[in-house]
Parts: sequence; C-alpha cells; structure tokens
Amino acid sequence: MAKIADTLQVDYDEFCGALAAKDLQPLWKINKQIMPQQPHPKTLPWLWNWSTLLPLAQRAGELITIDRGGDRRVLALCNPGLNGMPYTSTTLWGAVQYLAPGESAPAHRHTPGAIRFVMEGEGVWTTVNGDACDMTPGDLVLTPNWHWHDHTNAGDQPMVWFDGLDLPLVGWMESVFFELYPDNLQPIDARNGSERLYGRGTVPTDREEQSLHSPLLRYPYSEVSLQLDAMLEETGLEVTTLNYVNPINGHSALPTLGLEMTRIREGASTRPYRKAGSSIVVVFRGAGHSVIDGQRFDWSEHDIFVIPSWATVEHVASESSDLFVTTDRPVLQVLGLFREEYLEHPQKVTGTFEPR
Ligand code: 1HN
Repeated sequence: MAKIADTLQVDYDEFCGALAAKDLQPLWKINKQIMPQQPHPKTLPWLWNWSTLLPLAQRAGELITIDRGGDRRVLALCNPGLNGMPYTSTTLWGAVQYLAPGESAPAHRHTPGAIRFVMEGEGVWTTVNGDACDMTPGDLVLTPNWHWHDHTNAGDQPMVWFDGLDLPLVGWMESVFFELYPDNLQPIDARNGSERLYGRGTVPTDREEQSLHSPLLRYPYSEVSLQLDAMLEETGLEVTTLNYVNPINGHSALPTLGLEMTRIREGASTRPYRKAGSSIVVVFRGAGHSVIDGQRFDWSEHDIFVIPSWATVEHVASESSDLFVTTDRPVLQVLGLFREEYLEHPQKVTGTFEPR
C-alpha cells in the first residue's frame, strides 16, 4: 500500500470514507487481492463418497416426485469454499441425478450446456432435440446449450448419473435463460440418430454442421474402453487420456466443457501436474488416491472429487481405474488463458481428507 505521511493520516482516512460513500475503491488497497501472482481459488479440493451419495439419492427418490416444478431430482455437489453457492467449483456445476423406473423428467432447454455421465442403471434415454440417446453405465450424453432435453426411465431399475454443467460460468456472465417445453416430453424422431450419423469416424457431407458443439450426442463407454485399451497397448504407457471431441473438427465436444477419460493401470500413478481452471473427477471404475496440494484424497468406484485451479495433483491407482473428468479448459484455451505445467518432485503429503 502507498505510504502516507503521519500528518496526512486523518485526511487519508476521511478520503477513504468519502470514496466508499461514492461507491469507489482505490486499487492500491485491493491490488494484491484482485491481482495475485497466481490463482488463489475459493474452490476447495473436496470429495463426495458414493457410499454417502447413493443412499441420499435413493432417499430423494422416495421423498420427491418429479412433476412440473420439481422438474429434476438432482443433488448438487456444493463446494464448501463457495459460501453456500450450489456449485462444485467457481465455473462448474456437478451433481448426481436419480430417476426411478417409469419416471420421466420433463423437457426443457437452457443456455448453460450440460453433460450426463451414467454411473448406475439401465433402460434410460435422454431425448436431445428429438434424438433419443440411450444411457448405459459409462456413457456420455451431451445436451448442448439451448437444446430441448428430457429423460425417460423405461427400465426396471433406478438410474443415477452425473450432471456436469457450465452453469456457474454462464451465471457469472448473467446469461442464463430457461424455457419449459410446451408438452411434458418431446416427440422422438430418431434413436441414437447422432451416433448413427457421426459415430463412425466418417462424417456426412450433405449438411452444414458448423456448430460450436459436436453433432455427435452420445459417446458409449464400450467404444471408449476399447480405445483406452488400444492406447495403453500401443504406447506401452501406464496412464492414458482421451478427449471427447467434435468428430468434424476435433474441438471439444462442447465449447464450454472439457471432457476426458483417463485410464490408469493398477499400481501406476500420474506425474505431479497443475493447470489453470478447475476439474470435477468422477471415478467411474477402480480405486486409489489423489494428492491435491499436499492433501491425500482416497477414492473408490463412483466417488466424485474436485480439483481447484492451479492445484498440484497426482493420481495413484491401487486398481486399474477410469477417471471421467469435466473441466472448463476449452473456455480458458479459446481466451488464451490456459496454462499447465508438470512439476519435478512428488508432493509431500501433509494431511488426509476426511469426508463428511
Ligand atoms: C438440468 O436441466 C438438468 O436436464 C440437470 O437433467 C441438472 C442443474 C441446474 C440447472 C438445470 C437436466 C441441472 C439442470
């Protein structure tokens, strides 16, 4: 802060009061806070155990019906660093959603873009602008911004999936719009239609498909898993990551969300790494732990954890593991804000996270 001569202190204090009264703030008092040398995220590294999430999602299934108004049976993963905001990080919404057999979640659309990543269950589809996308465990379904979407469970077991949205980011930009579909559900005009047209690596030439999002809406785990096997085999490495991309141009499948799957072989670990922007990690398969800024987070199947911006992270798999990761990376990249680095030395573990 600028030095003030003692004799002027009284004048200076009065001046600061005058500024505040006129809704002004002097940069010299706040510059350290608003312009730190590197990010100081409010987002805390945090973890939600599946053994906690599942019974509460089931209980919600007993207590809350889905009809107009209730809309979606969703439990938001609220980061305790964000003052009660229902957000997982400053930019990302993460939640689990529970849909019982015979239920439908009504059609609507909104400007935040969303993804569904199936954790448990069978017999559900999400209809996205008329295309019914089947959901089985490990599948990714996109609902790009302003696309109509509804969910139907025609099976005989409940389904639980992970919802990832760019909602906090769109909220900070004060650009959230929402609309209910006039009917409960949209008419279905195709089944896995986007996959039949775009899921083969070859793409149709008879249409203008230059949108910001992928025309492919469903990325089945069966294919992803085969590809991860091939990648590990081909490289001889113990860790590999694939990106879910738009098959036309190779860009991220959604413009605001980075979507990845990392497979780590049993006993292997990742190098210490940090990047600008936050990540939500869904442990789809396996067990292990991650060290995030010196704190150890133990995880097993279907646990979900969040990595804040610029936090150093190392993953260690005690079993062969698949980590599904949602990030804000494409936003940072397109704005020229993305940074990443690998660190030379493993972190010292200074504590272990105790889940609530
Ligand atoms: C939403 O529309 C869904 O469509 C899930 O399943 C989670 C969280 C916030 C706002 C809208 C869905 C949501 C959401």
